[in-house]
Amino acid sequence: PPSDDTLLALPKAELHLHIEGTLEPDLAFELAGRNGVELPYASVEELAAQYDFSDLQSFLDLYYATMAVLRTEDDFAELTRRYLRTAAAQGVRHAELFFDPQAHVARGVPIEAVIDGIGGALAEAERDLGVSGGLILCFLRDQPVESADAVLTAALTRPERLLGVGLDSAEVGYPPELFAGVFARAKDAGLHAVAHAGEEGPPSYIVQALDLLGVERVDHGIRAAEDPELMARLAADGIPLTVCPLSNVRLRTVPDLSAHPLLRLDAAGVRVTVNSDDPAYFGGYVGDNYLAIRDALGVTAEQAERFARTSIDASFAPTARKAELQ
Ligand code: ES4
Ligand code: ZN
Repeated sequence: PPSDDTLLALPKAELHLHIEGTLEPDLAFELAGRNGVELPYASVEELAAQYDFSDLQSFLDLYYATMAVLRTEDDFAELTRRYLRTAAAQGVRHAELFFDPQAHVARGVPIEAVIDGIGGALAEAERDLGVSGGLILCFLRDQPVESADAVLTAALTRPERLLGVGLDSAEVGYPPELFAGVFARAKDAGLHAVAHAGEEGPPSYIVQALDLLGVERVDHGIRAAEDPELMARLAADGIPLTVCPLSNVRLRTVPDLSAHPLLRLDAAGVRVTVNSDDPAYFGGYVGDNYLAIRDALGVTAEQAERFARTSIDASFAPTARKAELQ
């Protein structure tokens, strides 16, 4: 089997990473103190002890509550700096960061502080760490579409590091079709499109994301493994999946890692990438996900190299940058 060092050193792109999901308990308490925000937990240990989830919603409740400590441009910059440093140490050379502006604007944080904070740290990382990247604005699918429309309009005033739009938060009951209009407007503005689909939701949500949102990649997408016809379509059309193995275990989307459909999708010819989702909450960064699938699924060096190569290829990096990274 490939060594830890081999897996960590593979040049990778991280394509499924919620920057708010990189908020570690120690930074959460530091920012809470600095900003005068009260967390409902007495200590770092007590907060960390809450990280035992029964499903996606139980995680989202804690995720939205804890991000209340993020208030200023510098908070977002510090969060992003710490993530990029850790990711670079695990082989990440390009990172496309999801962010949830509706969750911040609703708390009175200006979207400019969010975008400039994350964007500033990305610019620094490009210079200091050799990590390139950009932002993917995610719409909260459990909020009204009017709210998604409003943040898109606001974000388009700062288009510099904005690569695309995505769709996240509670999935079941909020099908992609609800967001066809706002995705069409984003694409008309020249943005790429991705969406979470088939994490907890049925394979039909993956089909909707492709047909009605025109997504170029599917985030998670693991429930495609239940539908041979859909796997064949994803393979034929070269649609990459951004798979997050440790996330799926922690949110009980799969019973345990040894039952994860990653290799079945790969064997069906689907383009698979490996990512960390919300690493502060799910027990590891992207390299840790590679080590875990080696240990639980017997992923070989050849398979791991293919996943890493696919991640760079499936990224929205400029062609010249991709060539440099392969
Ligand atoms: C998320 Cl794991 C996951 N699924 C859907 N939405 C999310 N937002 C942050 N993490
Ligand atoms: Zn996600």
